[in-house]
Amino acid sequence: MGLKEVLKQKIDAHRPRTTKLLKEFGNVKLGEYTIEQCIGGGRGIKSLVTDISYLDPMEGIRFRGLTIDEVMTKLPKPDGKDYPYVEGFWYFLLTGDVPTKEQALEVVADFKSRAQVPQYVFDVLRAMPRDEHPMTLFSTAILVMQRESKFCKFYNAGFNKMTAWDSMYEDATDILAKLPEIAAYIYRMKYKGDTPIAPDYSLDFGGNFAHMMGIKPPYDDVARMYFILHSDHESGNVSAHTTHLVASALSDAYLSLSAGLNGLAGPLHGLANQEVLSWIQEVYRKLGGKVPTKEDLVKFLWDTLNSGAVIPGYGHAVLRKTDPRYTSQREYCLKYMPDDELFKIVSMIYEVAPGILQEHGKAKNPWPNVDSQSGVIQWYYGLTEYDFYTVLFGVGRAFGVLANITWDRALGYAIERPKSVTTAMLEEVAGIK
Ligand code: CMX
Repeated sequence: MGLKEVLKQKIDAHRPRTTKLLKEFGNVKLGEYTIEQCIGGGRGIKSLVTDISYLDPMEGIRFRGLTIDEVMTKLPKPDGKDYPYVEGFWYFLLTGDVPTKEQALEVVADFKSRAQVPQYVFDVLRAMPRDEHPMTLFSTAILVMQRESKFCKFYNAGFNKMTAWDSMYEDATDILAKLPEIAAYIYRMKYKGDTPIAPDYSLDFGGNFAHMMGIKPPYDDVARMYFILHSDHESGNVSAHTTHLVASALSDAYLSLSAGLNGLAGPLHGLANQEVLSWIQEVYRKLGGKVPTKEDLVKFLWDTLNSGAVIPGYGHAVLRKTDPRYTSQREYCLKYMPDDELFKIVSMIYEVAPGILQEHGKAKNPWPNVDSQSGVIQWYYGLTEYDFYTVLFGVGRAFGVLANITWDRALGYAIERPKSVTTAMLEEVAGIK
């Protein structure tokens, strides 16, 4: 028997042991935590510290103590715009202080001075197959810039724990300043006949990004809103945790962020926004190219669940209510695009999906998360290539995770190394003979 066949037999024999442990002994304690927590991805285990954001299961996210609405209201905005400078938000995430407009503009100027993307990044992107997923292109672009790392040079010159945050901050800011051009370049190269648009450094982060994407205002405000909303969701989600974990080995910000983005590219995490859109398109197509009736939609949702798939954009590991990031984007839609057909379908799904998920009885949270609304806004503004959506999530997420690892370095957090046990040890704790 070949290796793969032997492995298959071992897996088939092992699976019932794990299922039994979870189903019958999930509540048995292993030290302070349960077998279910140990096997089930560490849910609820408090073992990470961050002051950048906090996620309350019922209220949702607060950035540095402020709700989404408070952030959008209090932070300085470009003249005539509805959403704050992303650069000012970076100031806020790092310090916890709401910047004045002057302070935000200092960061805008600082970003501009760091924005030039090295030519070799474009060369590498161009050498990659054009059908590569945009997240793979995006993560690679960041990884390939690792030779620029100031932290790495600092480390090689003689590491000092007390001052290590300085070069981490420099790397973080260098990377962020380049993200709009890298992301927009990937978009225009891959989807728009290889027609990149040169940056306009008179514009802020959101404005320049919209310009390089080739999408007119108010898309600049959509970009600002989107990047802020997706920035941080405390430390335990896959992208934040991965970035933190890799950085904990004293890896620099390029290595760490690239790894975190690879986690974001998973369908249960950031890729869900692309899946929501392709799924809604399927609803649209299968139900006759029009807004479906409620009955049709209910049937489609049940068909999705009965096929073993998840309803993308619904459920959450921590949240137990509608995600305020969903609500914030819904309010945008109600204000600017209330008659959009896809938005109408999203709204209808919101009416029926929570009840169906409750009846289905599996998901602990039947409410929508950030991803169930975001693609529809992008689509409305002409960004219909939905496999690009996770890149947008990634640009935003970079702000949160890079603020976190700058602080990780400042506080000298330890290398991560949780302890493992074997299945046999769990069975012993559970009293299984
Ligand atoms: N549709 C159908 N089933 C769902 C579901 C959904 N939207 N959400 C959870 N479930 C199922 C799980 O698959 C799991 O089933 P099994 O016991 O058969 O494995 C069960 O309900 C229990 O899961 P849970 O404890 O409620 O959820 P988890 O913490 O394990 O997972 C999440 C959370 C987000 C991965 C899950 O809800 C999901 O897959 N949602 C759809 C994908 C999605 O929207 N992801 C984006 C998350 C937002 C982000 O990126 O931050």
